[in-house]
Amino acid sequence: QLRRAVCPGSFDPITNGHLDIIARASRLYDVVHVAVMINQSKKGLFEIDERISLIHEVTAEFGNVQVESFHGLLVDFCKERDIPAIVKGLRAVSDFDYELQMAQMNIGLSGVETLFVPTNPTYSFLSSSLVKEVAAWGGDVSHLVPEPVLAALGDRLGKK
Ligand code: COD
Repeated sequence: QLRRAVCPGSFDPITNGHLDIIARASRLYDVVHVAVMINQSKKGLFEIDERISLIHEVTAEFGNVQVESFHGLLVDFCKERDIPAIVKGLRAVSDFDYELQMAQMNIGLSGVETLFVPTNPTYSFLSSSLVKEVAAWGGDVSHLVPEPVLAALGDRLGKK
């Protein structure tokens, strides 16, 4: 049986921080599912389909990553696909409180385990929202996101 894990998030857009966690998970598991959360109440900069195709493009080289959207509970996504583990990156102590709450909720709901991977220190300050803010004001984010994301940000923010 294939060993599966999920890396969930909003990925609006995917950053080098996300990519580092997905790459590391892809070395530990046979199949890594990247689950893009659909949040009806929060419209992002990129449509769900755009986020998925960017993730697809930048994770293709790993060879064992599947990208899908989901809405509802993450544990239901896991149950439907026989995924026993959630892999999350931990950036700093500030992430810990909320991540611990979710991990404990998720194991209580369904027995799905959460594993935390320490963020590469190069990316410990990095988030999708900061990338969008800096890029919107013309700051250089080329060292923080993969090339296709940089191009997409340029297109999207240039058009506005
Ligand atoms: N370095 C390393 N890892 C990072 C970095 C970075 N710089 N930035 C983000 N990450 C990792 C973290 O593990 C983070 O959790 C994940 O990537 C996703 O980050 P975002 O910002 O794209 O996504 P979030 O935080 O909006 O995603 C939240 C979830 C979708 C995971 C969560 O809300 C969820 O599971 N929702 C589904 C509904 C549900 O089940 N709710 C009950 C939870 S108990």
